[in-house]
Amino acid sequence: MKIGIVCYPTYGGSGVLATELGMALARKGYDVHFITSHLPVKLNFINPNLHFHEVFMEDYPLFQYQPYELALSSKLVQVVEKYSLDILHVHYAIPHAYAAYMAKQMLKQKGIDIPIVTTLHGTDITLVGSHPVYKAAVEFSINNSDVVTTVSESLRSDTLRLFNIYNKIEVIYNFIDFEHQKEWDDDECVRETLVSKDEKIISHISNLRPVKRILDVIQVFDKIQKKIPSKLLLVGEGPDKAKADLLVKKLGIKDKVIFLGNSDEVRKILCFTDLFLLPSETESFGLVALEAMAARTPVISSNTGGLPEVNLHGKTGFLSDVGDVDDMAKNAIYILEDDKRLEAFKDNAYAYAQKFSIENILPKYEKLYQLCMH
Ligand code: GMT
Repeated sequence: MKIGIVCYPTYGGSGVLATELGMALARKGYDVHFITSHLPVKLNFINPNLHFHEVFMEDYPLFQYQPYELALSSKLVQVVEKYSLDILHVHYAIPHAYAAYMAKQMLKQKGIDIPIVTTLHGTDITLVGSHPVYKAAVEFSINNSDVVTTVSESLRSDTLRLFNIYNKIEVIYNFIDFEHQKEWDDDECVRETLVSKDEKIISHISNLRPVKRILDVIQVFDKIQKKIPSKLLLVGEGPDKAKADLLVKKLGIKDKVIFLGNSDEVRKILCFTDLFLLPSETESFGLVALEAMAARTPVISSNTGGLPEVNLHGKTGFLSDVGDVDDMAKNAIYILEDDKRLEAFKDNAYAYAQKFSIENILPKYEKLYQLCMH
C-alpha cells in the first residue's frame, strides 16, 4: 500500500507522531511519502520505502501571505498521480484536512478516488480550530474526510462539543516506539555531569507557548527545591522563554535552572530525569508525558483534556487542577522525598506506558487504511 503523510515538520507533537508513524509503516513494508513544507525534523531515511516531497511556494508581490493551502493541494494532486498513492493521511486539521479535501476533488475529475484519513491532534480543535475565523472550514474538513481519528477520548468529546459533526470519529491513542526510540546506551545516561549525587533532576519539555504554563513549571520547581535538593531542566524554545528567565531570576534560583533550548536528544534527557512537569492549560494527550513515562519518569501534570487518560493519579504520577501549583509541588515532594516510593512510581510509569506501545497502536491505523480501501 502507498500512503501519503501530511504534517507539520517541526518539533510539535503532531509532527513527531506523524513522522514516527510513517517510519514505522515503512519498516513494515508500506511505501510512505511525506508531503510537507520542509523535511520533518525526526525523519531519517535509512529505509528505501520512505520518500519526501517538498511543498514549494512561489512568491508574488501581491501576496501579503503566501497561499500554502493552494501549494499543498496542488502538490498532493501531483504526488498522488505520479506515485499512484492509495491513501492520504493528514495530521492536524488546519490547513491539512482542508487542502486534502481540495486535492481529492481535483483528483476526482481525473477519475482518481483517494481516501482521506484525518487525525486531529488538539490545538487544531481546542485553541485554533474552533475560533470563528476558521471554524466553518475545519468543521467542513472533518465532516468530509473519509475517516477521522482523535488522539484521545477527551479530544473526541471536545470535537463533538465544539463543532457540528456528523462524521464518525475513532479514538486512536498516540504511541511510543520502545524499540526504535532508545537514543542512548545505559552507560551514557550519566546524571553526574548535571547534578551532584544527592540532587534530583526535574524536567519540562515543550515549545514554551502560553498553553504550557511555563511559569507554573518554575513556581512548582521553586517550591520543590526548597525541600528537596534538585535542578530543573527546561527543554525547548518559544514565546514564554523570556518571561520564564525573568521569574527564575526573581526567585533567585538561576543556578538551579538549566535552559537547554530545542534538543534532538529528548529521550537522552529523560533517561536521567526523576520527575516530569506538565502543568498545561489544555493538552489533548500530552505525548511528551508518555515519552517521559516510557523513560521511567513519573509525571506531575494538570488534569486537563486527555492527560488523565495518560497519567494515572497516584500511580504513574499525580494530577492537579490547572494553576494549582501548591498541590503540584506537594505531590512532587511526596514522590521525591522517599527513594523507594520514587522507584515504585518510576516502575508504574514505565509499565503503564506499555499500553501505548507501537505494537498495540499501529495495527489500529493499518485496519483503518484497509477499511478505507474497500
Ligand atoms: O501542543 C503542542 O505542543 C503541539 C501540538 C502539535 O501541534 O503537535 O500538540 C498537540 O498534539 C500532540 C500530539 O498528538 C498532543 O500530544 C498534544 O497534547 C497536543 N497539544 C495540545 O492539545 C495543547
